[in-house]
Amino acid sequence: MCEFKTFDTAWCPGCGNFGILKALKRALTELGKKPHEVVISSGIGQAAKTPHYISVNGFNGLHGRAVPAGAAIKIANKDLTVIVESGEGDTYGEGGNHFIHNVRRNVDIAHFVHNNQIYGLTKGQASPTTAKGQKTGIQTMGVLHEQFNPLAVAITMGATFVARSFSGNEEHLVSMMKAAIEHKGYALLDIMQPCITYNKVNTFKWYKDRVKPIDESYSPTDKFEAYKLAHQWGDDGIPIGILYKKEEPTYIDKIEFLKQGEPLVDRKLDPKNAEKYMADFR
Ligand SMILES: Cc1ncc(C[n+]2csc(CCOP(=O)(O)OP(=O)(O)O)c2C)c(N)n1
Ligand code: SF4
Repeated sequence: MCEFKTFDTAWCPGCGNFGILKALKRALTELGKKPHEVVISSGIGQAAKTPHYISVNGFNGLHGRAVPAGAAIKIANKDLTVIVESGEGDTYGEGGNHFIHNVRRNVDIAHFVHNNQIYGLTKGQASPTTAKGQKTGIQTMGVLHEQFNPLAVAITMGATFVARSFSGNEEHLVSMMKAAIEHKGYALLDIMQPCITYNKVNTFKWYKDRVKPIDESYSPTDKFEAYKLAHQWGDDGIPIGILYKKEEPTYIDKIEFLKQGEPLVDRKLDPKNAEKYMADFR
């Protein structure tokens, strides 16, 4: 039988990435996916190494470019399950523009952001989600700038699925990953993840003491309620779960040529179809 395998990694023992990789393998297995049906697109960073460590198709591109590559893969081959896995630096810093505009386009990809609130691979510089005032090896006087709020930005831009989870709560993380993969449209799942080597503030215990599942009675349909939850942070508790969800046509649904027929990669190319356009240049 064809199964998902995971491999030895170069991550530090105890890194939160292990919980995410394990949950990913479980989520894909429980959804009945096969390795050849899945593609992971990533950029650069510790989180972005994920496709190297699991037996699915993978694309490892430039820093910040995991989303456009993932979107292009989905548009060209609509039958594939496309997942983007990248750090919060890669996603909200270097790739911030792509993040915002993919929300608007609603390309059907699940985006798992490993948010360790630090640049792990390059040894601990502040990332967009490092808290204001937090000291790092580079920001020795403390971070000067406001913390980026990815969930509030996604909700504001009209994202159709916005959720948060924690790498130390496997059951919760698996259920959020499954919901994000099954959602039709762009699904943002921001995952709290300790970097035990470079972030000595947001430790496993720091997250564990603060994350709290959103009340079961909460219905993720009201943008303004979702926006309030997106602003709960730190000692006030960090809500985990689906903050907001709605059904909207995806990028492919909005373009008849893509929606109807076979995936683009399977279509036969016939140069004669271009003749009428070439005539314009004669
Ligand atoms: C355009 C560009 N800028 C900067 C770098 C250097 N760089 C490589 S990884 C990285 C940080 C990665 O941090 P994050 O995305 O949060 O992932 P993590 O390593 O924490 O998982 C940086 C700044 C680069 N490779 N390319
Ligand atoms: S440096 Fe941090 S993010 Fe990178 S592998 Fe080690 S613990 Fe994980």
